[in-house]
Amino acid sequence: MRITDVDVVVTCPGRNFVTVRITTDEGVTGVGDATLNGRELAVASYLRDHLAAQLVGRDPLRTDDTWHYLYRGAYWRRGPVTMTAIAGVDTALWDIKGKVAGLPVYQLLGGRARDGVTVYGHASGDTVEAAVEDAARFLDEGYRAVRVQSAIPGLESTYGIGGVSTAGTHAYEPADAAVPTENVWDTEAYLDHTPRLFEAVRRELGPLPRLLHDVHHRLTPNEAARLGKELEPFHLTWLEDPVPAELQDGYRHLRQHTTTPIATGEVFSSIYDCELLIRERLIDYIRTTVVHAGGITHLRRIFDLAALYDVRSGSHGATDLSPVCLAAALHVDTAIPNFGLQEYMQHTPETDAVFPHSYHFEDGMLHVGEEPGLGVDIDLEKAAEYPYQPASLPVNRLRDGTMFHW
Ligand code: GCO
Ligand code: MG
Repeated sequence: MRITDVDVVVTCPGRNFVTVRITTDEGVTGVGDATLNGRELAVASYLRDHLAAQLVGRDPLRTDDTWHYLYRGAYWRRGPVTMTAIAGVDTALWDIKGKVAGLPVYQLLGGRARDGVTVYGHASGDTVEAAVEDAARFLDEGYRAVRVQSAIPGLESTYGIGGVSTAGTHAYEPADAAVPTENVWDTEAYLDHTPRLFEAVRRELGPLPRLLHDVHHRLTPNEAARLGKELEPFHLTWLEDPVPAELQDGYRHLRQHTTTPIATGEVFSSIYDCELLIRERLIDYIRTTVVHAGGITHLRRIFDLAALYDVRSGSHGATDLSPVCLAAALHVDTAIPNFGLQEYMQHTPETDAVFPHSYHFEDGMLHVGEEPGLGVDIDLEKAAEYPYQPASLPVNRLRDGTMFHW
C-alpha cells in the first residue's frame, strides 16, 4: 500500500482548524489534526510545502518509521510547528492503520483499559456566585470533575472568562482578533481572590466533586507556592500551569512547599520538555496531547515514561484542538494504564458538523466509537464553506504596561 495524496485543509467553522488528509492507492483515507492556535498557516505551509512530497509513495503502515523520518529528517528537531505538523501526519496514518486492520485505534494501542474516559468541563463566571452556579450545572449534567475560573474583582478581563461564548454553551475561544487583544493583569488581585473562589465552591458543592484550576503560567515559583498552600484545604485534583513551562526548576520549588497536585504540559511539544518533571516526580499530571506533541506515536512514549513514575495523563482538550485530535486522544486515553483525566470543552455545532465523529458524552465520560480507525472524519464540502479567518491569541500587560505572560 502506498500514500498517493497528502491534502491540507484549513477551515474556520467559528475558529481555525488545520487538518491533514492522507489518501492511499487502495482508497483508504486517514485524518489528522494539525491545528496550532494563532499560528495555523505556519503548520499548513510546513505540511504542504515541505512534507507532502516526501510522503507520497511511502507505505502508510510504517507509522514509527515515518515518525522518525520526519523528526530526524527535519534536522531542526522539536518545536511546536514541526511537532504539530508531524502529529497531523502521524494521526492520519494511525487512522489508516486502524481502517486497514478493521479495528478502532485503541485496540492497536493495547486494548481497552477502562469503560470510558473521565472528562472535566470548564466552569466560569463573572462573579464567584456565577462560577459556583456554572460548576453546579456541570455536575447536574453528569460531570465528575470541573475546572473553575472566575473574574477577578478590579480586572476587566481574566483568562478563562468571557470570549465569544461562555456559560450556556460551554464554549470559549480566546483567539478573537487578527491583532492580539491586550488584557491587563494584577498578580496580587489574583492571589487574593482565588482562595476565596475555591472556599465558596467547596462550601456550596461539597467535598466530592473533583476541582481543577488553571493558572496559565502566570506566577513565579514562590507566588505559586503561596497559592498552592492556600488552596490545600480545598483539595484540588490539580493546579494547572502554575509557572511558565520553560521554568522547570520552578516546579521543584513548588513541590517543596505544597501538596496541591500539579499539572502541566499543554505547551510542550516533546518528551524532552517533560522528561525531568516526570523523572523527578515534580508533577502529578502530564497534559501533553496528540496534536502538539508529535501525534499518537510520540504521546504514547511520553505517557509510557510517565507511567514508570506514577505520573498520570491529563490531556489538553481545549476547543482549539479539533474533534480529530479529541478522537485520537480518546483512543490513547482508553488504552493507557496511567490515564488521569481528559479536558473536554464542547465544540460548536458548526465544528461538529465539519468533523463528524462517533465519540459521545455519557455519565461524565467520553466514549470512543467502535468503528475501524479513529471514528472521525472531515466533511470537505462543509469545510469549504468556512474560509480561514486571521485570529491571534491575546497578550497580557501588567497595570503599568509591562508585557506579561498570557
Ligand atoms: C486549557 C488551555 C487553553 C489554552 C488554549 C490556547 O487548559 O484548556 O489553557 O485554554 O489557553 O488552548 O490556544
Ligand atoms: Mg491550560
